[in-house]
Amino acid sequence: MMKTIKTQVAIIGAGPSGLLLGQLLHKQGIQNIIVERVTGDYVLGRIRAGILEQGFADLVREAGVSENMDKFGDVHEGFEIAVGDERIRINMAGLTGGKTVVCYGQVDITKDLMDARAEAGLETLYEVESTELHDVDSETPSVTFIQNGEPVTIKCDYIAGCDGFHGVSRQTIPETLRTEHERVYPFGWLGLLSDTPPVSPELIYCKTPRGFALASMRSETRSRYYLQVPLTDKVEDWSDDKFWTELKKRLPADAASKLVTGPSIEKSIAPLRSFVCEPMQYGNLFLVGDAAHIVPPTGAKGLNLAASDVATLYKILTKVYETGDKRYLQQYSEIALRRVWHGERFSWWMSNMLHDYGNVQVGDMTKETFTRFMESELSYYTGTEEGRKVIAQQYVGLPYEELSDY
Ligand code: FAS
Ligand code: PHB
Repeated sequence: MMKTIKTQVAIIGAGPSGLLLGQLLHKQGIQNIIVERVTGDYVLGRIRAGILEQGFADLVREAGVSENMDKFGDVHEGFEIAVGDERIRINMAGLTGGKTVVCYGQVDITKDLMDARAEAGLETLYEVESTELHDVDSETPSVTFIQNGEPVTIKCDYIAGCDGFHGVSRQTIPETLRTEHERVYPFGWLGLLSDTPPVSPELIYCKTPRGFALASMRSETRSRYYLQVPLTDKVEDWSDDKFWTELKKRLPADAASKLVTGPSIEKSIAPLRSFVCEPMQYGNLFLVGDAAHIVPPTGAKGLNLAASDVATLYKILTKVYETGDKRYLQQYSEIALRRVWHGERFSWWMSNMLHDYGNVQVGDMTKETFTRFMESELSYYTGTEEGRKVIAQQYVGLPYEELSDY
């Protein structure tokens, strides 16, 4: 017997995009249900982003879920770019009229959103299988899936595809209507999480002849480090000792002298890609976050671009249910993509400037020529106040677009 559920908005995926959208819609009295492929614990086991733009932090406050973020998150007014032992500080607050970012882990914000959803008695169906979207280009879209062996149908007005890069939503847009832009980088990031004090109170992005490294953190007692590694490396190739030894060689000398090492809590390798699917909507299906776009983490934009998609879609759906005005629905993709492409370019640009391209031919030039161009680019943008201002404005996040008045 097919179980049928009715709601206004069906959300596919209980990652940060789906949970934040669900919470914001709920605050506007818009019914929603989330279906998720894995368990909540599995979602929380993914150690990913750590930097929240000002806009994201304000959205979390608007969602009423900011108590822990405001209590435990660390406001950062600047970060550093190190070229060898030379450390250049990007004074974000000073260069953007006071804008900052919050250092607060994706796991923490996801947990806060899960707890708020449970407290509000909102439904998240975990461990669903065979999720399929139907009739998304009609006025009666639906979602079917199997839960505990039982077939279930959700009948809804709209579907938000918050199901990440490997989800089902993007594939539901007919291939003939989708344009997918992609660049795969010839290296990956080996990340390590440890209960050791951070080597510096602010993030340090390190450009060295041995490759890129990043010193980040989750708190005053928990650090997050990354090393650029070849795509052929496996995490088992990297013992903790090997990681710490290499990190010390890539940190600027005065930071390396302060490095406290310890056992890894988590260690993983992530490939780097730039990816955008256009359009980000089809009928009454709206793609959000990683379902529509991916960035290399060099600009700390992945999670933050997901948040700006959420902000746009939530405002549009609120207009629909509050005033019946559906005119903005067709603008979602165009509005979201404007900000997505700015984040894509910044992440691509930072990745090109800060990583070592080894012996990889980069487009129509040799690695040496490309490296010279990028060295000049980096020295100009870090060596001038105007250049540092460009980096600062992008890093704190460009403003979210308001719905234009007709
Ligand atoms: P997510 O992928 O987080 O969530 C999608 C959810 O949908 C998942 O829980 C998945 O299980 C579920 N799902 C998938 N298919 C489904 C189906 N058929 N049915 C039901 N549910 C389904 N960003 C940064 O800003 N900084 C970083 O340092 C950073 N590091 C990263 C490291 C790695 C290894 C990865 C993969 C990403 C990283 N990111 C980083 C980007 C990352 O944080 C994403 O931007 C963020 O998770 C996006 O959130 P969602 O759009 O919710 O997608
Ligand atoms: C992190 O802390 O995980 C982090 C911070 C900044 C980045 C990427 C990752 O650009």
